[in-house]
Amino acid sequence: MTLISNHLPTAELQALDAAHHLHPFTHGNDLEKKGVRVITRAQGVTLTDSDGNEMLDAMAGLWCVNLGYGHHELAEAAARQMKELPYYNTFFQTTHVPVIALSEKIASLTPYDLNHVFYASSGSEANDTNIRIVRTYWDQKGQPEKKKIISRVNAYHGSSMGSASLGGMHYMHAQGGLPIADIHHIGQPDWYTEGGDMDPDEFGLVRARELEEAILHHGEDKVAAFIGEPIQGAGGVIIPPKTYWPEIQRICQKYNVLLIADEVICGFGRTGNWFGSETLDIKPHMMTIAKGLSSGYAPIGGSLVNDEIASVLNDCEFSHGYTYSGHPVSCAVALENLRLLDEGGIVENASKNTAPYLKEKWQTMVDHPLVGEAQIEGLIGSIALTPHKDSRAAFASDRGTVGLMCREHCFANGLVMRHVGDRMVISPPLIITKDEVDTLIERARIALDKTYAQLKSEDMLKAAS
Ligand code: PXG
Repeated sequence: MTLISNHLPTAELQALDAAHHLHPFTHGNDLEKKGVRVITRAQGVTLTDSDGNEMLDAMAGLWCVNLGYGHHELAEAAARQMKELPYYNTFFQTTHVPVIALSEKIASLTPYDLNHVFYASSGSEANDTNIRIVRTYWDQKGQPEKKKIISRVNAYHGSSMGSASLGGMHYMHAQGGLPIADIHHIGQPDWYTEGGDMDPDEFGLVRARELEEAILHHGEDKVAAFIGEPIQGAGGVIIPPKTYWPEIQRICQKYNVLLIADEVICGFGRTGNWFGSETLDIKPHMMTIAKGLSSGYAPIGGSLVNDEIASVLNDCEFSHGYTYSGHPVSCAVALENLRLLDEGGIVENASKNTAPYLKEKWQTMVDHPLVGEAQIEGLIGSIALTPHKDSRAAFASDRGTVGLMCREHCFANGLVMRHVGDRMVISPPLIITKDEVDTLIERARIALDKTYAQLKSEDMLKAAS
């Protein structure tokens, strides 16, 4: 059989999936035993699986479906573009209308003078591009030795060799001999887990000053750039203390280090502004974009650079590019997505109406006996699960055991909420309504109650020593 229909019975789909499909970030044998969940349809914020179960998708897919599901305007934009010009490249002195229109639209939305886009098909590719851009930039400026990039422990910047090296996930580095050369990591601004007795503002400064120490250690003439997510997403939605980013900014400026804001999750309305850099008061020289750029309807990512970097790059032939850099169909879809987010008032409404409502409800979660803190900015938030609220203690069980348990209770109760270790995270579509926010909170509370009851009955409410 070559055509796989959604209408095959679930068990058959699961067997075929297990036989032929290798999943990202998944233990294949465990999944085969359990049986993969098959998603067949989606509309608004609701997913439907192959057995007809409905779930509220509080993760917007993988932090990307900002527009929500079921916008036929994007399907029509793709179909129109496929009929007119399904593919042409942007190499060798050619271009096409969708890539021109999208670049202008992005430049109109970005803050400061971030006016130039180099396209990729994903955030990972865009971050690989960033490594090459910053090294080429300093090379062009007569400083070829200035090529080290500083990132952070528990950062996520993608899965390719370069972007996983920028990331600070040790278990990813362990598979494949990463990081690649000249990438270094400093501590993350996670006050809840690592701040000890310091107050958050003091801790924010301490962690930011690790960047200064790293620059002094390696030498100003060797450090090309610093990269960070305004709010760490895959690391657990870590919202840094308010002292952190201004200090990072000061240090980058002082030592002539390019500042790259990885906006793959924070961009396109997620934090209440168009970009996380605006919410967190960062003035980056470069940004990585993907995900919300097309709301996940088509694969596209990009590296945004400011006027000065663009003019330096334009002084040479930058030997870099992908077959699908500026793919016309992805550009047409992204353009329609941005039109709806912008002219349709979706970002504005999420920021003015939904985000304050969600924040108020989300913060009530700290009343729950399992919740040590509840953080939220715009429509991205997290709660930390703990056996002991006052000390912010971790559980005695392996990290992630309780988070996974809670996630399973969410699924069983019609809610997709992801866990990162023992933190639960949300990032719902921006079109979520206040009624749907109520449903999200109600279901999350039920999942927390069930997790609490299970921990009690299995005698797992114990803190790590
Ligand atoms: N930067 C950031 C900040 C990301 O969150 C990437 C780059 C890479 O983008 P691509 O398009 O190559 O995946 C990401 C991706 C998770 C999860 O489980 C997070 C991401 C991807 C897959 C899973 O939280 N973020």
